[in-house]
Amino acid sequence: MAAYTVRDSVIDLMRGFGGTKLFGNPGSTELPLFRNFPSDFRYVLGLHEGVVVGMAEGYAQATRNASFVSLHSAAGVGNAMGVIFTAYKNRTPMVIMAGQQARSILPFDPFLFSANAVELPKPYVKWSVEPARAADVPLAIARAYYIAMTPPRGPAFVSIPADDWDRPAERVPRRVVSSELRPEPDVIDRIGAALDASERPAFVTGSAIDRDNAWDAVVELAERHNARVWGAPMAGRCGFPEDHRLFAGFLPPMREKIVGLLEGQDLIFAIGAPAFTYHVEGAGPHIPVGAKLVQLIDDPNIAAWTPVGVAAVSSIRLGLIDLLARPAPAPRPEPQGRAARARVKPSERISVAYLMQTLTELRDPGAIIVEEAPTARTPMQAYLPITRSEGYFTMDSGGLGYGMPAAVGIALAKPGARVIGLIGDGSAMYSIQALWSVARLELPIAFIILNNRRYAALQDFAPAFGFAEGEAVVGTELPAIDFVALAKSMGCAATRVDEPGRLRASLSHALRADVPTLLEVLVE
Ligand SMILES: Cc1ncc(C[n+]2csc(CCOP(=O)(O)OP(=O)(O)O)c2C)c(N)n1
Ligand SMILES: [Mg+2]
Repeated sequence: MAAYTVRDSVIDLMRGFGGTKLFGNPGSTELPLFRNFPSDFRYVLGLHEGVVVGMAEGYAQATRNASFVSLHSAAGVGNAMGVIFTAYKNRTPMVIMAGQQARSILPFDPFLFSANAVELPKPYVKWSVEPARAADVPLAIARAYYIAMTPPRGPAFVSIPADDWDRPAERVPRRVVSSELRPEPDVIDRIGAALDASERPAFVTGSAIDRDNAWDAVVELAERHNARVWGAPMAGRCGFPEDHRLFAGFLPPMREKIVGLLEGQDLIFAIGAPAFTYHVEGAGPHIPVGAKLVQLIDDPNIAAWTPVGVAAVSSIRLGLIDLLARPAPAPRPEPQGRAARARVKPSERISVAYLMQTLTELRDPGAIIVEEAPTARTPMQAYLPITRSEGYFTMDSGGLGYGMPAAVGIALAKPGARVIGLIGDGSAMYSIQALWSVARLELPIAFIILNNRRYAALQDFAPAFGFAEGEAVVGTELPAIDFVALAKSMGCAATRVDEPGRLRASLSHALRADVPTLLEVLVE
């Protein structure tokens, strides 16, 4: 065997990149990587590839560094694909390695090989390669890392034949590759002048703000302009404190409704957000008639399809710093804040709104909320304000099966932080094996399963797709899933609550537990 191998070189690179956690699910084609596995590394096992990529994704977001993943050749990558799609949409940096059969038997279509490994994860990776020679594997890993970390960030993919790991290789030096873009000064001047001239500006805040550590800069700019601030449709991160006097609420992913809510504003400033993410068809203008749109965005693709207005493509943080460097504008009157929500009273069954209100009263202010519970989103937005940077995570993609493992990855990255996973019953079942991983990792996550025994979002959506009022929707009832039994079978503490009178005690127990805990809440 060679003195310095592909394995040695890749391990050295990973260590240099801070990637000593390897998230994976193993197969024969990856085994050679694990021989003499270094003692400072940890292999984080997920029992389904969606769980593996979900954990690695949460870990990467919370550490702000690319995570490393090892998947099994074609079948493993296929299983992971739904969450790779989410990682791509969330702009999360990851280096995904996949096994491949040994080069010498590739001509014979061997068992488990990936016929077109490079194409398989496209179009949801930024770069995909199977190096031409074994000796090129370390260089490919380094390049995948730098590409993944370049804004807009995202996953990169390297397919590695099993026999490559023991081949000779060279050490790859670590480099500094910085690609934070500062905006074009002329365009910042145009956006700044439009802001100064506006009488009633509105900010629409998106996921890229928190991803880019720009939360404080947005708050300062909003206060300086007395702008009304809206949360962008379907944002996977929170970009503005939802209890702030300037916070006006959330925009839904529907064109006419967005225009209706923004009516009366003369300037819309989309910050780190597409303008706009739509979920259903719409017609007419994209912004109120007579208003202007300006945008600060880290993704040239999004800037390209934005239908109207001026867009600056750059780092969100650097763009905001440039706007803050301009002289302060003439003072503007305080805009109308968000309408107060009526206090929820307990009803006969536990309502989601009552659950969110109770959670707000009991949670530790530093807790991190990870949510994947489609019909709970609106009551959550009403009754569970996110008030700090890195306080909320969900997906920009809409692909279910992400939230549960992402919560595990985030908790792994933030020792000591309390992570609360708010997960729908349907969503939980796409990646329920995350409970096994969290039990092994002994992380103090509280998973709250909002069990309404159905895919409520699809039932709620049916009238918009021509269903008669009350008409049954096939494939949307999920009776008889026992989440307490599922959790216990995988080593998590678990209890169930179905009476409003017992909710507070059950929640406070789950939020204080120092072991992974699942609370199944039967909601109406
Ligand atoms: C991978 C994937 N499959 C299917 C869907 C379609 N889908 C959207 S919402 C939803 C229901 C989710 O159910 P649950 O988590 O129980 O939340 P609820 O709608 O009941 O609030 C489904 C199946 C999806 N978004 N992603
Ligand atoms: Mg449900």
